[in-house]
Amino acid sequence: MKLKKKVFGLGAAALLALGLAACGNDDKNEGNTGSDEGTTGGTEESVGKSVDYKITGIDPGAGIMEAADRAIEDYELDDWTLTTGSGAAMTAALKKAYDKEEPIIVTGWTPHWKFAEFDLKYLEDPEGSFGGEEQIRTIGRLGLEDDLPEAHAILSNFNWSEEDMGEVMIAIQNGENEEVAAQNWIDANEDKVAEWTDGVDKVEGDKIKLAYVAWDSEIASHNVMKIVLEDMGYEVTLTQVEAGPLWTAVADGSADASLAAWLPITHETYADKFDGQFEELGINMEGVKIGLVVPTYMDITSIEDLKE
Ligand code: PBE
Repeated sequence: MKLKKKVFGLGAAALLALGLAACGNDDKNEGNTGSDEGTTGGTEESVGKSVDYKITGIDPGAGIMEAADRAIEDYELDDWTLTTGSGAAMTAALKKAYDKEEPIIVTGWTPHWKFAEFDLKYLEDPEGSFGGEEQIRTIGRLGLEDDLPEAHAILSNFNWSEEDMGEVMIAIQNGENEEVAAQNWIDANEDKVAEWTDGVDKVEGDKIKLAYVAWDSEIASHNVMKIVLEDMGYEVTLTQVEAGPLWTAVADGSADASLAAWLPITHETYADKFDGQFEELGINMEGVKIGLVVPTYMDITSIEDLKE
């Protein structure tokens, strides 16, 4: 597939100016050196070249990183590298590129505030490297139901929508303290919280430990659940870890539960590895998604376009 001519890094006005300057020329020359870019011909810059053949990733343990590696294989993107960092570093790089209207390709997921902040699109994934529709599920350690039955019930009942999570995430992104953002959401959504705690008795200071990864989506959910459990009498510890240690902690019982299991694909490797060593407590969100994400000003639509 041929990429359309695109001058990255220039705003619409600059593009127009370039177009006018080039007026009268009958070819595609846009005023650069005119060097031939290999097989793409002419002066078209391949999308790979425009981003240094780099996909901006996040923390290495994230399931989306495994999926992105799979995509590099599936689409034979031999020259490409997937950089590692963190969710925060990825959004910082995205913002930097976006502000200058420069090309960038990131590992992205929904729900995430970046879609509210920037005009972004998922690249189509005809090979299915990133799976299809995902769910976020709640997982608990074995024995949780016997030891902390009230928490087990609440965690099993927990489910909310992309919009709900979005409200918390965007508030945090806008500078609100995480706990305050979670508390504000709870105050505005008492009916939803009441459904999670319906018929559950309060406890008196029982301890519970939730493990999460510092992904914006999970920061939001765990801060909400922390307050919900505290309001029911629990003493809650939130432990922030990487994805691998999170699954290990639930499997070996050093964490009681996590709301951060993205399945069936994203965390499949972890779920398989620890099969039988954790309990699935239920789906806490439907219709979530992972993939490669680019600003809409980039003139590509599919991961296949990266092969050019
Ligand atoms: N994420 C957000 C995680 C799950 C939640 C998509 C970055 C991951 O890839 O493992």
